[in-house]
Amino acid sequence: MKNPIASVIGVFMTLVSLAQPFANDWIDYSPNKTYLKFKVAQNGIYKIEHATLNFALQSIGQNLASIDPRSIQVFGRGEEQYIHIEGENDGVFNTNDFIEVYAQKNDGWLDESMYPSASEHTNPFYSLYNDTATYFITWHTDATQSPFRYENVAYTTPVSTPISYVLYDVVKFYTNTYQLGKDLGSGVSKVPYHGGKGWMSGNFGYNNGSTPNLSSAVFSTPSVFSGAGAPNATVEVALSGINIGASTTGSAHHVQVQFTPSGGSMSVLSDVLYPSFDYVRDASTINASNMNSSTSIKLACSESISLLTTTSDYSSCAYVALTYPRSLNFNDDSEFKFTMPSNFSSLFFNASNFTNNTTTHLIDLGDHKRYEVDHNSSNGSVRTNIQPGAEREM
Ligand SMILES: [Ca+2]
Repeated sequence: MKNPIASVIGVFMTLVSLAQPFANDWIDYSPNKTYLKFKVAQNGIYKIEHATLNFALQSIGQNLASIDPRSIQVFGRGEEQYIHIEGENDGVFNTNDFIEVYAQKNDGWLDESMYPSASEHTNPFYSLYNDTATYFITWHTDATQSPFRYENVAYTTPVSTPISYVLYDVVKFYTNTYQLGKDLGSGVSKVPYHGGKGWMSGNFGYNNGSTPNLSSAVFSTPSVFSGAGAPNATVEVALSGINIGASTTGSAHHVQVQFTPSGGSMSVLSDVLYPSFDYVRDASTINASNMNSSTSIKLACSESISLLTTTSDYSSCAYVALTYPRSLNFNDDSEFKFTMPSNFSSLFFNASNFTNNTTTHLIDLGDHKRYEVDHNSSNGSVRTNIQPGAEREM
């Protein structure tokens, strides 16, 4: 997701009947309890304005004027979500008031419980079933006030040096082939979900016809920060062996993780050797000073790399994830999501190239704060002091 916000995404709401037999213990089945729902297929900050909410409530015979906005709740992923409601303090949802909520599409979060552990969850970036998530709006009918509100932090004149970078994630995940996972012999695959069962790339490897290597994951990586204190970029790849390979135990497969910056030469980040039918996540690093505006990561298992020269060595990939230090240049996106490192002692946040919004806030998703900022839309700067904390998403 992105950070300083302001984007408005259309929200459709309908009445939902909650008589379904789901074991959703967050639902209050009281007869006077009503839920509205809206669907989300893209991560982002959603703004629900008075007119939208009023219309949806009127269509089910409810009256927004009789609801104290401080009692409003938004649920998603089975939990009440932190939200901001503009102008709620007067107890009236006025025409200029609105709900602001960060909502996520459906990725693999719910599937994870079916796998033995998070680290054996084949593809956490992709749902096995549906990539659309449903969020619900309701309210305490006894006017109890919800505590799930972002803490508003007023703008204060920056007092120290701006932070030099944030951490930025880019991911390529694969959904070409539903891989069956571990082979128990005679072509029978292990039934319960496990690492290697789920959506991944097609097979690649030695003796696999024209696909000895997986097509490179090419990431746009603007504004790499490689100055003093820059951490290495990290690369994580998830691989599964698709056949026996060179051995039924130990090193059966060999996949090489190769890095090429645009216009530069290839270097090997990692040699991944792993057992038959195994699922592995391999982590490697890139010195940020070797990166530029485009980063290519290739998974290779050509004849010279494979452990085999006579039989087949097939692998499949679930994802390639890259995290790199990025200067605070927003590239004029309307939203910008990043990870705030924990190791900054200065609190001055200053960003550039953020010119296309009139109202901007910095949302701390981890510590549930909503910062007012000084946003100069002519030069694109966004400034505020931020409060220190652990590494977290903003
Ligand atoms: Ca109000």
